[in-house]
This record gives sequence, structure tokens and C-alpha cells, in this order.
Amino acid sequence: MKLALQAASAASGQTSINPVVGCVVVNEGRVVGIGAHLKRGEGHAEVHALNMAGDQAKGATAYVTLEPCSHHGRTPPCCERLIEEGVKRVVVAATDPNPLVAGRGIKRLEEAGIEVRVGLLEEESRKLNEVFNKYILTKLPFVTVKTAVTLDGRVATRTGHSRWVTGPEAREAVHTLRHRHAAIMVGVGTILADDSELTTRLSVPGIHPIRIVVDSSLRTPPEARVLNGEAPTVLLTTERAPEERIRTLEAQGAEVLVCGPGPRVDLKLALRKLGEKEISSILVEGGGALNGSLLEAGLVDKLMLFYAPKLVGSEGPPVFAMQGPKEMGEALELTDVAIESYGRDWCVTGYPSNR
Ligand code: AOF
Ligand code: ZN
Repeated sequence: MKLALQAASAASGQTSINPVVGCVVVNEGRVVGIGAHLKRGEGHAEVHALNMAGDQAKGATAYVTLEPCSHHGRTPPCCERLIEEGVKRVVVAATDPNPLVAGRGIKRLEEAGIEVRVGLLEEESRKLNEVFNKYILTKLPFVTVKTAVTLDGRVATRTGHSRWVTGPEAREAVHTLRHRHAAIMVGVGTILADDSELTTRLSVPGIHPIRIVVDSSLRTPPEARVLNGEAPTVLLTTERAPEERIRTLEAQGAEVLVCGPGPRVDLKLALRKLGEKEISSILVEGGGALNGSLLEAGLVDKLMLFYAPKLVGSEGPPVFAMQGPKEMGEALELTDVAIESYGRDWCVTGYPSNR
């Protein structure tokens, strides 16, 4: 199952709204097939692994990180294929929350006389599919706020200077995160200050996320690098945006989504519209203002704070511009907190309790 999880995680970020799934087929102690779901619309993990196993699937055990599907989607149901191949035992990490499946795959296998065990490395599998698990039930994107921050909670110095807060290892990790997300989101302030391109730049090729700019009055310059055509760009704005400006930016290739009357972009409505466009995950690399608004509104699913061992004092802009509570007992708490090191920096990951 560990091997199946590894195979699945390698495809993280390239299956669109589909989950990542891995499958390993073992016959008499020998691995005879291994597969992963690599792209929406193409073969499921079980199909790749069974194709590799061929005749050796008969009497074998299949380890699958997600309950085999029971529905006719873009591909035929995996549980039928497992039955046809004469697989004897199926070990599943986690059930599939997709209402089209949700236990039916397991039931079907059991009805066919296959021995099924569920729950092996379940936590790991669920974590791997945290994006899918939210999107399939809500049609809302999973929102991860990522930021580089000093130990005293600042994203820049008092003059606004921020290159660089963290070191090269952490910055490389951020590009891997861009590769793994369907979209990246910033506030227009970032575009005006840095003319950011918001693409994935790694030492090996990666996938560019869709670029989203929160821009209530459409101040994004038509010549901004975010409109360079390297990846699609969506501008979230309000009814305050001048019609003519909308047309100019659309002519530059941007898609403009009007989200509410203003003065600020209705972020909740924006997420709904982005979800309708099948954007299942968003990496927010905004400044403190966007971070604070999203967090206060309870719209953040996950935080990834890259802490650099540096101090810049209280006049630097804070990582979350928000009022916050009166009493410590009301502070926003994070659950499932984990810490990893990247060079001399640390990444603290956690899930806000108000989501
Ligand atoms: C599996 N194995 O490898 C995957 C599964 O659009 P489709 O037809 O590919 O169906 C996608 C749905 O199938 C997805 O929402 C999820 O419920 C399940 N994904 N199931 O048995 C796989 N990727
Ligand atoms: Zn399937």
C-alpha cells in the first residue's frame, strides 16, 4: 500500500478534479503490476496495474489507495475489471467520497465473492486527496494559503522590501506547490509591486497553474507579465471595474469574473465561480491583506507558513492583516500541525479551525 501511495502521489497536481490513486497487484509475494491514475479521462490506477499484471492478476491481491469505482464515468467501472480478472483479495486504503461510488465499489466486490479489507493507511490516502475530498462534495476549490514570513510574523521590511524572506530550498518547494495546484491566486498589489509572472519555474519542467488576480477595480496593467499567455489568467473584479477596462484586459487574453458590487471582491462568490470552472485547488500567494480577508471569512482550508529565522520589527507588513479576537481563548487555532525544514527555514502546515 505504501508503494501504491507513492505511485499516486507522483501524479499529484496532474489529475485535474480527479483524485490521485495508486494500485499495486501482488501474486504470491511478487509485485506483478503497478499503476497510477495520471490524467483525467484516461485509465484508472487499477486498469494500468491489471494491464501490467496480465494473467498473473488471477488469484492475486490488489492494493488500491481509493475504493475502486463502480460507476460508468469516462472509463468503465474498476470493480468490474477486478472481478473479471479473477483478483482474489482487494485491500483499500480509503472509501471514495464521490456520491456516485461511496461504498458501492466495495459492496460490488464483496457480492462477487472477493475478500475486501478497508482502512489500511487510510489517513495517508485521505490526506493525499484532501483537494478531491472537498471538491467532489462541495464543488468549491480547496484553498491553501502559502506565505514566506519572518519569525516575527512579517512578510517584508518596513519599506516593503521582501526579496527574499526565505532561502532557495523553500523557494524551490513553492514552485513544486505551484505545479501541484490547479491555480495560483494573488492580490493586484503583488502584480503592481513585483510584476509577478506566477508560473512554475523548477530545474525540471512543471505544470503552470491558472493565474488568478484579485483586482476589485481592475488596476492590472494590460502589459503585466501575468498576461503573457504562458498560462490562462483570470481577473476577479467587481461592478466598480470600468467596462472599457474589462474589454482591454479581455483583449489581452484575460478572463474577467465580476464578483459582486464591491467595493471589494466577494471572495466567497469568487470561489463558487472558480469551482464552477473546475478549478479544484488554489494556492494563495497573496499579501497580508488577501491572506487576512480569506482567513477571517473562514475560506482557508490549509496554511503553509515558511518561516525564516529572521526578525524585521513591527513596522513590516503582517502576514495576516485582520483584526483578530479580543481574548486568547478566541484565537484561531490550527489542527494537524506539522513542521518540515527546508534549508535554514521551516514550513509550518496546519488547518484553520474556522473552515
Ligand atoms: C478508481 N480508480 O484511479 C480513480 C478513481 O471521470 P472518471 O470516469 O475518470 O471518474 C472519476 C471518478 O472516479 C472520480 O470522481 C472518483 O470517484 C473515481 N476515481 N476511481 O477506481 C482511479 N481515479
Ligand atoms: Zn475506476
